[in-house]
Amino acid sequence: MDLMKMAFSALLTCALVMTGCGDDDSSMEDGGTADSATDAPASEPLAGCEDGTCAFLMSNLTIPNTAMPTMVAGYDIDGMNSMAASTSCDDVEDFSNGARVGIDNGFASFATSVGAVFDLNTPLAEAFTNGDLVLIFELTGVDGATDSDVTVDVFVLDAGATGGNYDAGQEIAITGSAVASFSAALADGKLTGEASSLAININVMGSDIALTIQDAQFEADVSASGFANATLGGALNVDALVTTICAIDNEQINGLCGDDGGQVRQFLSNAADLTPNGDGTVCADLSIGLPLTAVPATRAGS
Ligand SMILES: [Ca+2]
Ligand SMILES: [Ca+2]
Ligand SMILES: [Ca+2]
Repeated sequence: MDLMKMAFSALLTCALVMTGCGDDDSSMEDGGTADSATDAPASEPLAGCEDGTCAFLMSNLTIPNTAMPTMVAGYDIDGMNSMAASTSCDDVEDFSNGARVGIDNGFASFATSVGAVFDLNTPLAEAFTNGDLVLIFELTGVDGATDSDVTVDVFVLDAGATGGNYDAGQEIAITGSAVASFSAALADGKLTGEASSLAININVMGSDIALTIQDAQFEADVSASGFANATLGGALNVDALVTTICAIDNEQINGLCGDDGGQVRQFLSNAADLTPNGDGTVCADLSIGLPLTAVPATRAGS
C-alpha cells in the first residue's frame, strides 16, 4: 500500500508541476492546440461549486458481487495485476473495469460467499430508505473544474437526519467533526483523493457498528447533479471486521459467528487479499471497493 501512496503523491506532484510550467513545456502540448488544458490561465468553474465550497449527500452505496467480475468497482491497491495461478493470498487480481485492471476487491468475494446466506445489500438499502446512513462529502478550496488542491471532508450524521429523503439540494445541518479528510484533486470535474483512514459509525439493523477503511481512496465525476461513477475503496482489517460483523444483533448473522468469528471469519479469511504473512498463506487485510451515488446538498445556514 506504500506503493499506492507513492503513485498518488507522484500524480499530485505531476499535476502541480504541469500547472506551474505548462507554457514552458512545449513537449506537453498536443501540437499546440488552443484547447490544451495547460494553455488555460485558469480552469472552467466546477458546475455546482462556483463559490468554492459544496456538499454532496450519499444517496446510495452498493456492495458489488463477483458474479459480474467486469463490473467490479475498486482500486489496484497492491499494485499487482497478476492473472497467474495464486501463489500467495494477495496474488488475486480477478477484476477489471474498463481500462482499470488489477482491481483488488476482496470484500466483493466475501459478499458473494456470504450472500448465499445473507445479502449484505439488504440492510444497506434499508439504511438509506430509513435515513440511518447519512454521509456528507463537503468539498472546500475548489478553484475550478481542474484544481490540484481540494479538500473533501466526510461527515457522518446522526441517523434520521434526512428523514430518509434524498432530494437534490436538500438543506442539512452538518454537525460534529469530519470523520475523514481527503486530500484531493480535480481534473475536468473528476475528483480523486485519498485519506489515511475513514471511520464510519453506522446503525445496522438496530446495532451501532464501526467500520474503518484504511488507506481510503475516493473518486467521482462531480457535477451540479451530484456524483457519477463514484467509488470509495481501501482496506479493511479482518480481525476488526469479524468483531464488527459479529457485534450486529441479528440471529442470522450471530448464527454464522460462533467461536472466534466462526464462518464469518472463515469467509473473510478466504477473501482476504492484502498484507500476507511470511509464506503467503494468510492475509490480514481485505480490499474493498464500493460504488456510490450522491446528490447535491446545502449546508443549513450557509
Ligand atoms: Ca491489484
Ligand atoms: Ca491483489
Ligand atoms: Ca484549490
